[in-house]
Amino acid sequence: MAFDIEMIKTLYSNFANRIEAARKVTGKPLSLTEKILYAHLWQGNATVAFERGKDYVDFAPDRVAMQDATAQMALLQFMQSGRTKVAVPSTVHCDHLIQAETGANADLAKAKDQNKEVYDFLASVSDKYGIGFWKPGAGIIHQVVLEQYAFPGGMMIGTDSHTVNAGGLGVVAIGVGGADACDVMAGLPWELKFPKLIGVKLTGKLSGWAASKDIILKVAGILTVKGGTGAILEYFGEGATSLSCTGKGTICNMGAEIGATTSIFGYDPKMADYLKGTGRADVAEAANAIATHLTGDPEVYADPKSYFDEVIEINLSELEPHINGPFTPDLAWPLSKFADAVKTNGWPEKLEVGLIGSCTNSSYEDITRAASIARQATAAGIKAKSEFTVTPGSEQVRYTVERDGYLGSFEAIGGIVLANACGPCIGQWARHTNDPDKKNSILTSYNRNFAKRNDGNPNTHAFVASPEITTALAIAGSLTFNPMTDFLENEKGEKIKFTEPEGIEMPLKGFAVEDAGFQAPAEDGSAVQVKVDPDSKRLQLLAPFAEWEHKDLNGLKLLIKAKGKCTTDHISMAGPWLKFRGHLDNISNNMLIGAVNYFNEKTDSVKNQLTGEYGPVPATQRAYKAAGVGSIVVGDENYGEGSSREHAAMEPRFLGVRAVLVKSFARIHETNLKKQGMLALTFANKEDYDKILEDDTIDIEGLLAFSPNKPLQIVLNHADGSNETIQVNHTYNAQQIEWFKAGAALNIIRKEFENR
Ligand code: MIC
Ligand code: SF4
Repeated sequence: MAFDIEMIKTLYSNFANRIEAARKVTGKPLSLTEKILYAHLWQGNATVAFERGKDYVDFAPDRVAMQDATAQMALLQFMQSGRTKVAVPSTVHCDHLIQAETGANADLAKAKDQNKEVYDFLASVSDKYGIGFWKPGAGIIHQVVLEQYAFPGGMMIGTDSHTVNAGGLGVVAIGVGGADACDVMAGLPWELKFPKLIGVKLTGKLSGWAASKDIILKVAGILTVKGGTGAILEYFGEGATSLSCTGKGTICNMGAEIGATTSIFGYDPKMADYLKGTGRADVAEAANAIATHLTGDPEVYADPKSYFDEVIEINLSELEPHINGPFTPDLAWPLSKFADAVKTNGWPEKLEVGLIGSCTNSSYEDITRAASIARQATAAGIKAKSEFTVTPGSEQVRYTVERDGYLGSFEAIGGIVLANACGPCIGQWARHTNDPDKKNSILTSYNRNFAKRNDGNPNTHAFVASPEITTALAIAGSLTFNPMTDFLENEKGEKIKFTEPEGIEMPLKGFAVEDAGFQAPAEDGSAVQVKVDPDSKRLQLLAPFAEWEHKDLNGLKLLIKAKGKCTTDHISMAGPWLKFRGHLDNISNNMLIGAVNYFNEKTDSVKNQLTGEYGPVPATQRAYKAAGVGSIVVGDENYGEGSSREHAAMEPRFLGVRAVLVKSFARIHETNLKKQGMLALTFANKEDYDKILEDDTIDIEGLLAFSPNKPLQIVLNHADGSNETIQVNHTYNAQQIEWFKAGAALNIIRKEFENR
């Protein structure tokens, strides 16, 4: 199935040499992360040692994966590159556009109808350019990648922040914007700042209610949503090898929530089992032959402090289940403290909905463990008090767990099985409620829980936990229920206490599937037509952005000074807006509508400096654009955290914002801004954020001498006639400065092609 064992073998045959070369230049034993990175250098063997957190390095990833919501923009860009076929194996996965409403079959049928234009576009572009196409219903990108494509020692990029999930199978898998994917598909190197390395040593062994999910929930509490920025987390130790491969995937998946570039585990027998179980015994065999290269050197793990930039140690034998939230994934509560936290903070105690599954937690093991709890309830004659939904990660998992009777166990307690898709996780959820603003609580086994994410309601308190904890609490219908200590009562008045969940890592009868939902591309796609209706509301061909005008940017208006958390969901909301992901003009109408205006504490209400009136952010920016006035967006810490969606960078670019100035950026978003020809700047002095006033007109100076490591100046012209100059930093290297000058990275690729 478009799976190239020969490519893997070729890569593996070069591994030893490449790692030896890296050891020579670094003069040190190597972590697994370094081995894989050095083995994927763009021009072959290492000739210099790279400085972590500093040097930009060109890599040659083995593979690209795109999900439907981001693939549209990635492929619209690729179509402009002038190439006839993708240069590396690539796939598209239709998972984000299916809305959860009544259940799998009906929801899927409706999605196919409503999104027909987009699915047809993606299918035909894939066919034309040699890209594997996973149809709607086939599953969630990261689960499908883990089952089909991930292999130990590989390097892949994907247009989704949870691409990192594949680290569970030993891949350096990194989430990127579509423009990055476009480069790699066009046969160009992929650039990344050589990451810092955080070692996570796992000792002991999980038991009872504690699951892999709890490891990452705990790590998120330690590192916070910013703590992984610029770093790769490498897990090792006896605790690491004791975890199932899919459990490792869960941990790596949620590394996105701490801003980590990616996370990884070394190759071990659990990975070999998973490869064999998913029909890839040949990959396991090839990996076994070079197993020592597919894990860190023993010296590194014996003395991690000397090799990693930071080391965290967690004893799995002592780990408690965790519940994180609300509103941020790093607010970590050990289960024993959670009920008190709910009461003290006045969070709604009633649990309205429990949702399990998603790309984070829908493995066979997850489903069987959660089902073991559901079965206990059924045996005691208890149904779930909360609404309860299950989203399988792939058709292969769904088919297998249905065959083995597990889906039935959820239905028996009143659960609904949703389509193999993102659904409520990305706000594709027609939630059954008569009050859309109601203060309420939900608990998911997903990964993100930013305000409004799941159902658009700012008052929904979303918490994140393992599937088994989510199931237990959904049965109890209460957030304050602790399944380890508390009792439930059935209709006969009998008191019931759950016994510990039990699961099976891999199906005893093996995985099975009737139609996995894959469509291979045409051998020669030159005759395939890609149609985009010029009147379409959902797809729009891209026009190139204008180049820089070779002068400083003067007279910019402050569009918004965003206060506090400003994730990509605040900048370009998903949910109802997902349908416009292929139409830049239409989706731009959601630009920054979720960001809080510092000056009036409101969302989607900013002052139009030309009229003095307050209005929605997109309309205000369109007014500036119409008047030919540039603008600037100011933000707080970790601006752009969360998703890889480049719409959060393309919308401001398209509407005429020239710069984004913040205290700090999330990695993917910063790169996305650079790629689209924007200025991504940070305050040299974070307190200068306070100097930005609502009526400021702003000049950016120093652009004629724009060069790496050289700060720029910003002049704040206040309304009272005074002005002050502040210094701002940037991380542009020479190449990235060229992107800015050209108006976007894609303009350079296009020109190179035209000049050929
Ligand atoms: C998400 O989990 O936020 C998404 C939706 O999968 C995004 C991608 C997108 O916005 O399309 C991500 O994580 O990158
Ligand atoms: Fe889909 Fe949610 Fe996973 Fe993103 S995090 S890929 S929306 S299931």
